[in-house]
Amino acid sequence: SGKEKWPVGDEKVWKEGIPKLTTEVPAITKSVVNHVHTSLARQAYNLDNLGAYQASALSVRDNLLVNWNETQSHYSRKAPKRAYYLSLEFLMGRTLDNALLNLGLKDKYQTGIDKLGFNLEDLLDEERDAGLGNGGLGRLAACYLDSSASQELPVWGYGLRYKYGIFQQLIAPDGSQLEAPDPWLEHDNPWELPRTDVTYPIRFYGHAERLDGMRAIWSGGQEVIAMAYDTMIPGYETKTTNNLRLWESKPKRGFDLQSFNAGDYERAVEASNSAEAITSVLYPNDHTTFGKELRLKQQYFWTAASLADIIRRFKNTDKPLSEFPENVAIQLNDTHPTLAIPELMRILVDEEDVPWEKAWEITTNTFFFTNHTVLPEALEKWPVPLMETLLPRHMQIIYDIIPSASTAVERKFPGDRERLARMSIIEEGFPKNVRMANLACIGSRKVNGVAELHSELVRATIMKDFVDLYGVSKFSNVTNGITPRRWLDQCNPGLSNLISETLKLPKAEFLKDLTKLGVRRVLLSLLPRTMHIADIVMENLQGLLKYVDEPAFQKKWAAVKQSNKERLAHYVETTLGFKINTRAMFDVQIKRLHEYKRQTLNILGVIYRYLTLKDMTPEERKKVNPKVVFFAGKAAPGYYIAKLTIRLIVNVARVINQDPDTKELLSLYFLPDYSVSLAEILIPASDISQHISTAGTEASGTSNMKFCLNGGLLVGTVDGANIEIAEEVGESNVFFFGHLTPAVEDLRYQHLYHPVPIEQKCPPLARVLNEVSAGRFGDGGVYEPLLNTIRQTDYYLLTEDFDSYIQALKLVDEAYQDRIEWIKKSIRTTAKASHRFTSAGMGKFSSDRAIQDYAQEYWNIESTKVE
Ligand code: B1H
Repeated sequence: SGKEKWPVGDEKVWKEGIPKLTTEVPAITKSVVNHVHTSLARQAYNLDNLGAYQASALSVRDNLLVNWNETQSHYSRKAPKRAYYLSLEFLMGRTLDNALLNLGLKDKYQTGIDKLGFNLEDLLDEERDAGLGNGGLGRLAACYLDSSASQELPVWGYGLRYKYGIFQQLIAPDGSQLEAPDPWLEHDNPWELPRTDVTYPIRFYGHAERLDGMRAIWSGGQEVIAMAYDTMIPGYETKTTNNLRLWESKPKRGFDLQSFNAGDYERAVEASNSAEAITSVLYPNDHTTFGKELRLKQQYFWTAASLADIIRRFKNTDKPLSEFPENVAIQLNDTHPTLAIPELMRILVDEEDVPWEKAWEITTNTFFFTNHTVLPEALEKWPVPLMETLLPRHMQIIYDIIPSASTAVERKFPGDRERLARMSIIEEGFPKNVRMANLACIGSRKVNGVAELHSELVRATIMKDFVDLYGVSKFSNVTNGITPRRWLDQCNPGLSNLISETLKLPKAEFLKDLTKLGVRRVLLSLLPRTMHIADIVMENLQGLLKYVDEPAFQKKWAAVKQSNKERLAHYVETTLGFKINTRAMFDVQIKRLHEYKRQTLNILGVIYRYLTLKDMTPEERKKVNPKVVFFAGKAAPGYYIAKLTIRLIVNVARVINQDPDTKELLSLYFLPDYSVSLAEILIPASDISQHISTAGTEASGTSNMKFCLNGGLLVGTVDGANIEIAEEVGESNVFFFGHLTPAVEDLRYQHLYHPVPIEQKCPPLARVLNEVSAGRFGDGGVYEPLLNTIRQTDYYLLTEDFDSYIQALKLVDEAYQDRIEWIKKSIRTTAKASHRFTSAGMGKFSSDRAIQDYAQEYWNIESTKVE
């Protein structure tokens, strides 16, 4: 575009100074030592693992920056259409290992660091997780950034740089959860680039004065500064290195000078503190809205800064604003960034003088909205009085959007006032509320859910009226995905090496295209549909399935799983001091604690198993397969029932693990402080994992995909992505149980209006609850509120699913008895065992596929190669 200018001076001198990649061992060690001396001001004799990690990270960062700079100037020059992923959460985990693998420099750095007298694996462990997210929604955003860069797509992420990420979880002596802050920035963060030159003023409060027509002037109130921090997002085996831009809030001027001069120091720092508070902490409640003013401030601060930045970048292309949607696509990750819609309207109408109708056309062609849950308590609403105070101009704009939206409804459904009330952006009541999902839907080009069933539920429930109005084509599905780089190669190098050796396929081939683990989809799609010869062709195709029956391969496969189990056991022993039987079946449930995810069903099932073992004779017990059950996950600090579930798990563990009758056959661990890094140890070690939400409640789930990719089988309900996973890997590799979604509503109605006592409905469960009440696992009274949720309304239908759950676990036990058959199931799960030979197997669940869907069907952006 000719926008790139050289400063006065000698262009050649400049070009000669531009750094290049450091890829050979001597240059790598030199760069690490250089950072020890200059960046850290330390030397060999006083360098510990942390220092060595920091110097190595800075050296890797230099490499990332070479690619990052080239990528960004490539984008400026080519000015392709770009997409922006707006997410309040990016659950990145650690960076160093991922950066080394994506750069293809892990071996070289390993050798170099070895020469310097350190061990790379130890250094990797020094890094703190970037825990800027609660769970699946935030981790999905992180996987999508990895896939965008790996596929050379011009995509940036925008989020907040929280000073404190997701809280650290501790377990108190009585077994309950304690929360401590997560000071992840305590030591310098080598992965971020502070951009003191990229700042925007952000206004709050004040008043909006209408001008002629639709315009207004918003003035007064408070201003704070948004400052950018950039994080490099390297693609796998490509130069493309994208950007994640996180905003920090700062006071406009150090502090209030007037008060300072008047000697009122406290008042002077108050304003500065309140500005800094905006990005101080990640809200730890997933799936509930609390209506806190500071959270709304976070949302506006972040969307306003991001939009200002996006528009400034767009203006650099010298294109007219009318072409904005042809150059920019913005994905709204849930309703959290919905204020971007009225904010873009405000900028266009008030600041850029674009007529209202035109501005609305631009806006509704720019945004795309992803819904992640249909749980009613998660649907965001903001009180109108709060909005009017904090964002007076945006509230006006929302009121101005309503008439044309209502007219459309009125025209299609004349006189249907109830429909109109349901669809309105404003919910009537005291106070009135702004319904963010309605605003996000009305202001976006497309709306999507995150798995087939969930998208169907979105269309049938929360968005039903909008489907009637706009037609169904606005509402579609993009099934979630995971990045195979982190969730296969990085967390399970043993397995990715084995696959590579066996298939005689360089890792890069399948890490860039996961469908290669299974059947080559491309080849098959060339064949006529009706073919029986497809079977013959399959024979000749590469893929792991070919090796399923080879004993030598089975042995290697089992050995990889075994060593991953030992790695986990080692972690538990060194952190918690427990010794674990690694010959036992490892059964894992790791996710946020929530009633709908039913960790309670799992722990009650464990108690049932314990009681059953106790009832057996020693002879009978000899036939039982030993099992170790792992739980991990955080509960929102204010979620009483979820916290009580943790307490129950911990205290059941204390009793069971010490019972000499059973401890060899059943043990149970709650691993504190679940994180991305802990998931990377747990997932490859799992034989079976649990995904047991009440049907229709888990939008997708993404750990289910991670377990399968690593050869772990699932026990699960017919919910979320479990369904699509079973379609790909074959139903014989997923242990399904429980009622189906259409039954759930009726069952709840029955519970409410025709309750049957639990003793009658489900005697085994009644027995379990009574044992807990009676104090078998410590003070029974403590758990009454939790047990009563089941005895009374049982909203999540544990009494309905308990029997079939126990039955499914029995099938798991039986299947595990035949170890060879189990290993084959494991191989097939990774490879895909579908009889549907046109399917892509686990390749479907690569975030590369998901991002391609977004790029093609939503954003209309293309890959662009950085030369
Ligand atoms: C998911 C959330 C979520 N759905 C509100 N909704 C939050 C809602 O802080 N908040 O206000 C935070 C998170 N998270 C999860 O998204 C779904 O439960 C999973 O099923 C899904 O796999 C994941 C990614 O789509």
